[in-house]
Amino acid sequence: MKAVREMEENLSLVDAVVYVTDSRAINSSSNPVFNELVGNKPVLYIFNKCDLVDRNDLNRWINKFKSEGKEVIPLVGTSLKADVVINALKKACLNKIQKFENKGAKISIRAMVIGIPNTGKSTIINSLIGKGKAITGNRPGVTRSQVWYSINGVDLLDTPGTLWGKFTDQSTALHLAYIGSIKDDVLDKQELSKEFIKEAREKYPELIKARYKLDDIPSNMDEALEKIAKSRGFIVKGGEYDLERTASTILDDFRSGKLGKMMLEKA
Ligand SMILES: Nc1nc2c(ncn2[C@@H]2O[C@H](COP(=O)(O)OP(=O)(O)OP(=O)(O)O)[C@@H](O)[C@H]2O)c(=O)[nH]1
Ligand SMILES: [Mg+2]
Repeated sequence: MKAVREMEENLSLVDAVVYVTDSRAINSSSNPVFNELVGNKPVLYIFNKCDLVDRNDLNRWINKFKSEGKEVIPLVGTSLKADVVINALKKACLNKIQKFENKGAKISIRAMVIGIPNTGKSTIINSLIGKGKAITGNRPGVTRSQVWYSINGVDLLDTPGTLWGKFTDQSTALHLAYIGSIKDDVLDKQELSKEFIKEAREKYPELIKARYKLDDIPSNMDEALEKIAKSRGFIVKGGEYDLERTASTILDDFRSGKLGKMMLEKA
């Protein structure tokens, strides 16, 4: 895969890696290929979109990573304090910085920002540099090629989000689809939204009921989808339910956080 090959080539140029995951699905948004590629470089893990999950749930993940000796920062990529990330990177590369300072030289450290599509890599870089230079968007595959950005003694390399070839289980694939890391045009939205409601019915029934004004969520997913369509008034000519629109709405509501704070994978 081209993106992975490019990443491999540039890894030799960088001092550290910023590994951006989605707080709603930390397991599924951790690409096993990255773990191998990264090797011995210092890694700064970012739990991004932390505004979309409950803080107590996230704290368990933070503690888990910390207990494994990993450096981790929870972030809201759209609004963040740049120095938190920059200082953490400088700390991770302190040895190198000091080595050069001892010789009277000042260096920029270099870090590569990696992650699966749509986790917020370019958004974080924009917040760090303080202007909207990198193109962002709530769909996968927005960044097409690697680009360097400089901020306060740190050079950051934005990379296109990459997914590995095969998913180990279906729930990983589904979670990646829900969080918008898999292109929607290869997915059956109605099927996907039914799978989503099935999972959310178990984990966050109150949020679903509140958003769609339901007394209960039918255990039959076809019925559940129709009930939501009815409640939202999504009806097409002839009185049929507009299930495609209903499905899109449900997925958009989850992706944008309108459904409330939902963590799909708990630590
Ligand atoms: N709610 C929320 N949305 C975020 C956050 N960070 C980024 N986003 C949104 O997530 C979407 C994806 O952001 P990008 O920065 O384009 O993601 P990317 O990782 O660069 O994606 P690719 O370039 O496709 O790999 C955008 O709509 C951002 O506004 C966050 O912390 N919270
Ligand atoms: Mg991007």
